Amino acid sequence: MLRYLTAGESHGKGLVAILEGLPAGLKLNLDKVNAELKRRQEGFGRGLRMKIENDQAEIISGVKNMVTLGSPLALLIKNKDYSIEKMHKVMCPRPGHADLAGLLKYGLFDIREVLERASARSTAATVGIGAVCKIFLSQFDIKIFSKVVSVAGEIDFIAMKEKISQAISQKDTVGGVFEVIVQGAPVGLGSYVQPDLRLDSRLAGGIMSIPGIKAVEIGLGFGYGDSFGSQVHDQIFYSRGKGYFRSSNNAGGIEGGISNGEDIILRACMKPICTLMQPLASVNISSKKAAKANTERSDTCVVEAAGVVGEAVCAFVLAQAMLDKFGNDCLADIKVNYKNYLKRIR
Ligand code: EPS
Repeated sequence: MLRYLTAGESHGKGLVAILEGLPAGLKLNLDKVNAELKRRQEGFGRGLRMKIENDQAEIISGVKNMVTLGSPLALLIKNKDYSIEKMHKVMCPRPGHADLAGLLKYGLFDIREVLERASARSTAATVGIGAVCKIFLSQFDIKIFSKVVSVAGEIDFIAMKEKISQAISQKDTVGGVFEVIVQGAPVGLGSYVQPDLRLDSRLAGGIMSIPGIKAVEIGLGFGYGDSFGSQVHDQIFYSRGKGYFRSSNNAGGIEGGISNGEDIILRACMKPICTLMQPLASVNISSKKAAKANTERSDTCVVEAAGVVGEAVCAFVLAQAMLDKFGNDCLADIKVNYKNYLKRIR
């Protein structure tokens, strides 16, 4: 089964990701991986760290001449800002981040030791993994995109930028909503037979694993709660040319935990970044006296970047579901299985 782990602190030597379960015979393209890493660093409102780092991945195992071997693939992304041992102690937790809960959980005495791993820096490794999974999915014409739906409640691009500029001038932050769209996924990925095999639960779990995400919905999502069934369930039709098709896609491409052949559509809400340059009330964990929360270099808005990370986690889940269904070992065998499956269901 396809699985991955990441490691690395925000200001440590670098980030490492291991992707196990990729089939042998997949030709990788490092330029495509690095292009995804660059996308993650972009977006109006990104912080100064993005001017320091130029994230590039090295693939240090699992390939020969950039073709996968079926063995674990390891990625390394070095940090230019490797300064963990020199950074100041953090004693006042930021409301909204892992600071206080992490300190108490791990019995630490310096919040720096929490935030280093809790930082959204870890998503660079996630995007590296997702980029490799996208290359695998492209073998089956499955493509994944994202777009910013809203920022601080604004849906117009100019209004979004104005809200971000307002946050910058007010030393505040903003969040928003992004949408991930998967095109080309076949019917039949995931299953209703067990909760953890449902494609929707795996995708939702992946999206919720991104730092800062506070809500996720599939298709019409919360809109289902306002409607009659007759208004929202996607009616089914059939023609010799198209096979089965639907007149709408409120289900967001998933029914009963299984992909139904329509575009898979998810939306997620990224909360405003927790590090505020006008800090909120907090407590000094040593003196227990009232204090202002820690401030340090950070972002104002990361909704666009979060969408790129959303694409990556969806790419991993879809690659995992494709391998579950069509085999894991050898790309050539998987392609034969996929072709036979499409012929049967057509
Ligand atoms: C980030 C790297 C971090 C933060 C930010 C995102 O780098 P640094 O702490 O050195 O500035 O800028 O992390 C957060 C906003 C957060 O809340 O964790 C990155 O690489 O995306």
